[in-house]
Amino acid sequence: MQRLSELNLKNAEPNAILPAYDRSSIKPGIVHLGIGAFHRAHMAVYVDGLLAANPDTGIVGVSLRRPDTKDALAPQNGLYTVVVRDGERTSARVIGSILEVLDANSEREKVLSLMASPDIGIVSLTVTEKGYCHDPATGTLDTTHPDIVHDLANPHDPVSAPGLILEALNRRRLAGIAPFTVMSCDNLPHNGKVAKAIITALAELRDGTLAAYVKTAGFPGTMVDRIVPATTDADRAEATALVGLEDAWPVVTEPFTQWVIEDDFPQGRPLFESIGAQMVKDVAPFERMKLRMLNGSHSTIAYLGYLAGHQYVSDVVASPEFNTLIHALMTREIMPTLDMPDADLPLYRDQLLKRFSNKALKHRTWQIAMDGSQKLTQRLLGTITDRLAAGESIQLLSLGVAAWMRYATGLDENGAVIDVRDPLRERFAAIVAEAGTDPEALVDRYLAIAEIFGDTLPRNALFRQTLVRHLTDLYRQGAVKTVAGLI
Ligand code: CS2
Repeated sequence: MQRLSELNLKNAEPNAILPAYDRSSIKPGIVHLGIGAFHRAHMAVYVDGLLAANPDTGIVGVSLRRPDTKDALAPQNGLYTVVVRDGERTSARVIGSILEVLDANSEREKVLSLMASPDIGIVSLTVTEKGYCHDPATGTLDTTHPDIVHDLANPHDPVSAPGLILEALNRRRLAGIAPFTVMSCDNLPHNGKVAKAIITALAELRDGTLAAYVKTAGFPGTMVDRIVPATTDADRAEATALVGLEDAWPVVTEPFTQWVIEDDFPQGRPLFESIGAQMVKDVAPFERMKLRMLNGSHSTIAYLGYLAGHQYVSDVVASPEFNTLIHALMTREIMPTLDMPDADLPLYRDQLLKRFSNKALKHRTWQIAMDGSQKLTQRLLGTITDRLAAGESIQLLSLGVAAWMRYATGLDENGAVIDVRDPLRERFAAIVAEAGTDPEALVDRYLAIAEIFGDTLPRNALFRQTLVRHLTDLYRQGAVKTVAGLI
C-alpha cells in the first residue's frame, strides 16, 4: 500500500475526508511545542478548519523529547489521519495543518529562529503538566529543576519549553519585533497565568529588561477537552484501511471536542470562533469545571479501576458500583464547588459518563494514572480544600487520593508490579521502603510531599483520617469492595 503523502492523496479512499484547501499556499503562523497525540486530535484539527480562510496560520510542530513524531510524519509531509469513534461508527479525516515537525534536540537553532520570525504570531504548547518545570502545588517556577538549571547556565541553548520560549522572545526583543502570544493548551489550572509566571520568573533571573518585554506578550488561558488514547498498532491498521494510504502515526479520538480561549491576543489572532472555539473573557470557571469534573473523575477511575484489574476506562464505568461512585462523586462532592450559573452541570455530568463509556476508545487506566504527582492538585486536592473550608464531606474525593497512594506503591492487589510513571517515582519508592504497607505510615509520608499537597492540607486531621481509613480498606478488602461499601 502507498504511504500517506501529499502526492498520494489523490489515491485516497473516496470516503476519507481530505484537506479542503491548497496546501502549497499555507504558510507557518503558529509554532506548537509538544506535538503529541492530544494536539494532533485537538488544536491542529481546529486550525485545519481555518486554513482555507487564513492560509498564514499553518502549524510547525516541535518535539521536545523524542523525534518519533517527526520520523513518522516527515515522509507524510506532515499529513496524518484523525480517526473518530463514537462507539458505533468510525470516520477518518486527513489533517493537513501541520506543515512540518522539528526536533528541538537536533534542530534547536532552526526552532528558535522560526519562533523569532515575525511570521509567527502564536506559540502554543501541550507539553503536559511536568513540561512547565514548576511546583504543581504553588504554580511557581522550580529553579532546581535540572532543565531550568541547564537553561539558566545556557540561556541561548535551552532545553525546556519555558527556556525555548524565553530565548525566542529575547531574540524578538533584540530584533525590535513584537512578542508572539503564548497559548498554553495544557490541563493546568490558570494555564495562561502559570505560563506567564514561569516564563517571567525565568526572564527575571536573566535580565529585568527582558522580563518587562515578556510581560507585554499575551498569555491567554485555555480550556481544552478531547479524549485521545495513545495510538496502538490496531489503530494504525484501521486508519490505513479507512484512508487507503499507510499512515505511520494516526490519532484516535471521540466525537466530542471543546476549546475555550481567553481573548488575550495583543497582536491579533485568527478567527478561532469561526471553527467552533469559544472566545471568553475569563476561562477560569470553564477550566475548573473541566479539571474537577472530567479529570478528577478520570484520575479516580484510573487508580481505582487499575487496582480493580480494569484495563480500560469504559470497563470501569460499565461496572455498576464504579458507575454509581463516579456519578455520586460528581453530584455530591464536585458540582457543589462549581460556580457556573450558565452551565447545566447535571447534563455535563451525564455527558461525561457517556463519553467515559465509549467502548471503541480503549482508553487505558494506566495511561491516565501516569504523572499523578503533577495531576492530583488541580484534579482532586483543590476540590477537597474547598469542601473542607465549607465544612462538607470529602468521603468520595479522598478515595481517589487514597487509591493513588496505593497505586504509587508500585504493587497491585495481586502483588504484581505496577509500571508507575511519574517524575517523583523514586520518592514513592523511598516511602514504600520505609512504610511498607502500613496505611498510617504511608499516608503521613505521602502527605509530606509538599510539591503535591502544599503545607496546609496535610495538617487537616479530617483529610488525614479519611485517607487512612480508605487506604486501610483498600489494603484489607481491595478496590471493588471498598467502592461497594461507600455507595
Ligand atoms: C486524562 C486527560 O490522561 C489523562 O490524565 O485525564 O488527558 C483527558 O483525557 C483529557 O484531559 C480530556 O480532555
